[in-house]
Amino acid sequence: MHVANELGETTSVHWHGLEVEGTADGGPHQVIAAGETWNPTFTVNQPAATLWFHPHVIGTTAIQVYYGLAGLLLIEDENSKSLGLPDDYGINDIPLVLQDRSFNQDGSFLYVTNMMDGAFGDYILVNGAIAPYLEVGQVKMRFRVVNGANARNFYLELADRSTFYQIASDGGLLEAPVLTESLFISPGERAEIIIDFSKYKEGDVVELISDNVLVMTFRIGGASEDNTVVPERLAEIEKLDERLAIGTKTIELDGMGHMVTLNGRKFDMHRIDDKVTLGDIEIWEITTTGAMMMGSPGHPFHIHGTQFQILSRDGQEPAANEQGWKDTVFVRANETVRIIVRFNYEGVFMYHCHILEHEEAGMMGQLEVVNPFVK
Ligand SMILES: [Cu+2]
Repeated sequence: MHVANELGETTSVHWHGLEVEGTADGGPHQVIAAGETWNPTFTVNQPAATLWFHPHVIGTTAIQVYYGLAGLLLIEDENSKSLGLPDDYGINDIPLVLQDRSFNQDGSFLYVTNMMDGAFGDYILVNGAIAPYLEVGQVKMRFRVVNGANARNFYLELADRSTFYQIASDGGLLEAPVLTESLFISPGERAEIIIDFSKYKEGDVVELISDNVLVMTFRIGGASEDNTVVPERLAEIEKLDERLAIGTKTIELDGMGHMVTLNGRKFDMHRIDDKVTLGDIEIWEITTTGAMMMGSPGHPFHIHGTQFQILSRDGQEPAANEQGWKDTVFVRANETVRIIVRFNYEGVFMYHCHILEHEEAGMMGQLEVVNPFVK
């Protein structure tokens, strides 16, 4: 990759969800000075998935993302291409990057960090447009939904309460499609969904909403040919075995606004919080304390350089759409989420809350994955 920084200020580009060595991750240790080019090399070796990239530089991540620095990275593989899913990019396979923004009088972005809990915009944007529409045939459409907002959760539904399928989570296809009426997605998370428009008539209008706010509109066109399918089986997912875990780590996410901590302290670039041996499997128990007054409903917790699996939420088996590969998990207030994770790449990696203002205020730690056979 050749990442040329023409911004006039320091940045970095983190490949969110990509499993690569720490030096290629694009975190705060891989800053790109103004005018410089960063040339990481890596081999993509993970299942088909919808990933994204965004800056991850100390102090300006949140504002750089807000001003537009984010993009998508789509992985395909033999399996994903052989299933018969809608996969014609821009035709029946469409990314929906969800963000929220406020605006100045002249239409430029207005970045305001609400002291309470991050930057919330007055308008929801889909791929940079406010309440856009898409003309669709009477066919199945696949949408790659990315929550690219700084702090806002989305709770997506079709206004007529029709069901749709979720087929993938952060790290790739689920084992089987999950039929649902709603999709909760927190900052950093991705989900692929399939909406079947074949039951609608030409001229119908279908609204996608979040908490009863219009996100976008689908305008139904004429009948079209549809050779795509939603197969009963999508992928084989290797279940990480709890008995192979070498230990359990506790992660405590605390506070709100600027008063956030991770395990009682704030991020320090010069402190490695955890060391892990390459190939080790660990269980992480992530908890959040209660929100004070108008506090946040929870924290989206992200680990770099790997994909994990959710073992339980407050002791309960995770919902079917949370049983695939994940790199970001929303931990609700007063909830304990247990995940199992394996570290397959060497180097220094971040783990943090993906509310960007929390990350920036120090709700982040770093772990070093060490290869015992080197030196
Ligand atoms: Cu947070």
